[in-house]
Amino acid sequence: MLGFISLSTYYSKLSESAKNPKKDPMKYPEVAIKLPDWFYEFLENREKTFTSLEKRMKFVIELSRLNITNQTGGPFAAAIFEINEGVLVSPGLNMVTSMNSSIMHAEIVAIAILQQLIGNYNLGSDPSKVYELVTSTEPCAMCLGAIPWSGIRRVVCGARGEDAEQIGFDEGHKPAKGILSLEQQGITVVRDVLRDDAITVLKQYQQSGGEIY
Ligand code: AZG
Ligand code: ZN
Repeated sequence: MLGFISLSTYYSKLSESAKNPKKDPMKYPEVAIKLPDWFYEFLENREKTFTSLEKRMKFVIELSRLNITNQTGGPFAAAIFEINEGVLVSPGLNMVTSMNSSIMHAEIVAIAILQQLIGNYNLGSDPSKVYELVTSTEPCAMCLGAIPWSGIRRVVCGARGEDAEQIGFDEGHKPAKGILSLEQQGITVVRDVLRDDAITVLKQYQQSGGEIY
């Protein structure tokens, strides 16, 4: 992995391999998203259908808490549900620190997993399947940018962006209307669902001395 060798060593290996690719194939690292083992243990024997927004959010906030206690990332989780029945279709965890990747926000992870699962980059491609993203904290500027291209139809948020900023997280430069800008792109926004519970996890992370970025 690149993290353990210097860039010049890496490039010299790369050019050696280019001279003789069959003997010693050397490539740039592949980037794969793998959810941690604890997540699968947590999911086992659990109901996968969540009939209310509060139940969906409670599940997501629990994931954000477990992400801290298992030290697999920051205090953020998300999940995509089929909007009517509430079937869980794709989970997301913040894995910025564990993957050494600034883009591994919970919302991005959930979107990327579902796109692979259905084999389509557009989650809105099948009108009979409408997807909702539930996130423990309002999407940051990067995720706000990514959501309209994903085909997600509704976004449900726990804590507000300012709650994450309050404990030091950089949520980026958002459009003037913030999360509500999604409404102009035809995406329904629901805010403040179990906000206090989501804030409790943010504070728990801060008090545990977790890395803030
Ligand atoms: C973050 N904000 C949200 N909503 N989700 C994440 O995964 C984040 N990481 N840093 N800020
Ligand atoms: Zn984000």
